[in-house]
Amino acid sequence: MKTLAKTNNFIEREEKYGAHNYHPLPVVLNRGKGVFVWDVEGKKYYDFLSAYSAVNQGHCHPKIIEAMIEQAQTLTLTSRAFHNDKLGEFEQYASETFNFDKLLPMNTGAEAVETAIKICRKWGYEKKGIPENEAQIVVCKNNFHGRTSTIISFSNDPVARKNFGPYAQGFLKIEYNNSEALREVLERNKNIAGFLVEPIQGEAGVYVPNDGYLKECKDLCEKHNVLFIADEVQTGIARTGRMLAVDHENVKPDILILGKAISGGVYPVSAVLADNDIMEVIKPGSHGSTFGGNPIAAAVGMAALKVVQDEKLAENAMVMGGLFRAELNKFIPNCNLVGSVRGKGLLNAILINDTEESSTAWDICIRLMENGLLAKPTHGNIIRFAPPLTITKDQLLECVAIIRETIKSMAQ
Ligand code: IF1
Repeated sequence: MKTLAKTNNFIEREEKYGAHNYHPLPVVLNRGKGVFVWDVEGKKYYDFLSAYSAVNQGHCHPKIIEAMIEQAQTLTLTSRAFHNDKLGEFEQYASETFNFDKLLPMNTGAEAVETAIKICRKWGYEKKGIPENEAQIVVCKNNFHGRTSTIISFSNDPVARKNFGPYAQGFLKIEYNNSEALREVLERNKNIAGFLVEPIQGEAGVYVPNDGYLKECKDLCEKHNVLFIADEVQTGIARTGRMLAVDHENVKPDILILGKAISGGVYPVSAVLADNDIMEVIKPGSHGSTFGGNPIAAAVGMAALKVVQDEKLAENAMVMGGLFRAELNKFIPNCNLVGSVRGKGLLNAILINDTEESSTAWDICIRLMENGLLAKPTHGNIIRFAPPLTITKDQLLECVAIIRETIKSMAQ
């Protein structure tokens, strides 16, 4: 695909000086506002990825940016060697928002997942009485929880895992969306400390489990004294039409992992929440992070959460997501290129009728880009659609038209 000179210069420089750990669409963005982003050629796009659901509040939300600028001009980082006047306020606000006793602040989603794994194991030894170094954590096949050496140790994505060994131990893998598989593994193993699960498997291709799956798993965890750990880094913060994806089943996790949109995509903020009987296993010196809980993160986190509530973004995601799937289902049955649309709230994906190895999904995303909408395939033949949750009905219908006309033009 031919790219324009200015765009090409930016891409070539990245190609020359940057590690090749991504294969981005051939577009160079230089501005974002709400549901829109612009490239260096001045072309405007609808952003249907939202930086992998980190920009739920829309690009450069004025209230979040204002909080960041205000704090950045005042106090940016103290480390946790000293207190600061923003952290406690954020911890209280977020803990009360999600109904937990305490919050442990980190920076990236993977760091929060690692933190949850450490808390779970420590609880297993000190509260459940699992023999030291024998703790197991159950995970699901086709999971995505981040890119650290421990986390990719329990991934089954060969590209994310190959040649990064030796791999961490202490993880048992079961089928996703199969509570029977969880029951069996819990009955067979006595040293299980936790069950780590995405309420919807994002990277795997927006796999929405059957209604009741999360509740069945939580009940099994309770029965076997195992911690239910929900990774809501991608599904949380109103993305699926509720504040948390587990809220659809009224399930309260024992450990909640948040990231991405907890900061509105403005600053790296992540968090692990739990009640006192679990969080108290963490003592001074047993975990930490230079930037974890810094004043900017705290100020931005509070502003970002407040925007979600003030602007009723979960409600909007629920309504707009339902409209999106309904509108796509009006033409998908008559289109040989697309198999189906699936998702919850404004986390959706379409399944392309072609092999994982084919370039069809990529080709569709290139054509969507030419038509003013940015989206990217997850695995091979699945295209994820996740716009900012501030999208209006008119904007959504315009995007449905872009998607419909683009796919129809390629199906012929
Ligand atoms: C990439 C997608 C992937 C996540 C869940 C933890 C993390 C993520 C459920 C780690 C991160 C990002 C990472 C990015 C692509 C994107 C992603 F599903 F969101 F699209 F890969 F699966 N738990 N997801 O989704 O958070 O450390 O990145 O802050 O690595 O390519 P992080």
